Amino acid sequence: MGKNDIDSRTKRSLLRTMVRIREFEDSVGEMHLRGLTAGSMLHLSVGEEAIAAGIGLAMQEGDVFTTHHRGHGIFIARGGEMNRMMAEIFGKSDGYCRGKGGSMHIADVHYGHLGANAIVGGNIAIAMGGGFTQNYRKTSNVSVAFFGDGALNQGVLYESMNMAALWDLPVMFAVVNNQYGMGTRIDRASASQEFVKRGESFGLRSLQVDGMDVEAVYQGANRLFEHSRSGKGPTFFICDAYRFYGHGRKDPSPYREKNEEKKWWDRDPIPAYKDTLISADLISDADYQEDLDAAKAEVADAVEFAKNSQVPEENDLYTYVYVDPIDASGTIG
Ligand SMILES: Cc1ncc(C[n+]2csc(CCOP(=O)(O)OP(=O)(O)O)c2C)c(N)n1
Ligand SMILES: [Mg+2]
Repeated sequence: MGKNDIDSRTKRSLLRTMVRIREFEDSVGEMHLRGLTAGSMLHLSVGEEAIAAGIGLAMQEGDVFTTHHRGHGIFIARGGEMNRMMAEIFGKSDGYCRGKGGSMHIADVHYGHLGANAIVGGNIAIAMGGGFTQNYRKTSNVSVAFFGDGALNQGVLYESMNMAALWDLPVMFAVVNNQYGMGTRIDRASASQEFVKRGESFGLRSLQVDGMDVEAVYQGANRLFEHSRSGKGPTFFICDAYRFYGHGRKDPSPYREKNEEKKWWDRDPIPAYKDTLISADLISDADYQEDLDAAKAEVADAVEFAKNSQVPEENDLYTYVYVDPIDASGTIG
């Protein structure tokens, strides 16, 4: 097996991770339509599973990351527990942030998740702090900022790229390019779509791949991580995909052509990859069914868990909002 070949266990994990994300997202979308989730918006990553699984599985223990507002799938790929995610999205006290963050602010430092962020581009500078820490502590870990094409024209991205390159920080700028920022198609928002050139102009190792092809994403991420882990600095990774639902679950996307949507649905990363693995005899139909059933059961448990969890108590309103400066450092900050 060559250095860049993917072993069959990893291939099945890539498929299983995509299936788990899809099941979670379909279910949480349904719960949203039934009025069971907190907040008026819910952003689903259906169609973007290959990016979450491909980069997520190429990451290692000790790596950290931040996400944009469409980050459920990314966290699932990094070990996020569905029970606590679902409870958080329901606004319940057993959620990751005790129900105070909701879908767009899930965080758990134990899994390296430094936080989802609802400000477009806002999570990028936070991931820079993660990269600075890895560098300062001389680890071989990386920090990944996951963000959408909407952040590609935000100043914070280029300030961050410049500093990351200047200081050789092990940061990956990972673009989940789903072609739209709310109702605006990428060619109506970006003066140029030669994004690789933008990264290269700062000296970042830059790569663009088909984000519907999970193996292309996984291999690309591995190559770029190798670059950063060996001390060669930051990378820029553009993965092209599509947002199968609207901006929010209830947005019917009147600004998109139906045949454009169909063209992308026809490239759904999950059935295509399943067929590839079955035809290559790497998994059987029964293996796939087993993984699908397990994912459905995991999601059903998460929904029950979230339904049974309590809403936060009123007297908890101000707890866990600020870090206590004395507890955090041992000295008064
Ligand atoms: C700084 C800022 N400007 C505008 C918004 C409103 N807004 C929320 S999501 C979004 C579109 C983001 O598009 P993209 O980054 O491509 O992510 P996607 O929703 O496609 O995953 C906008 C404009 C915001 N949250 N933050
Ligand atoms: Mg987008």
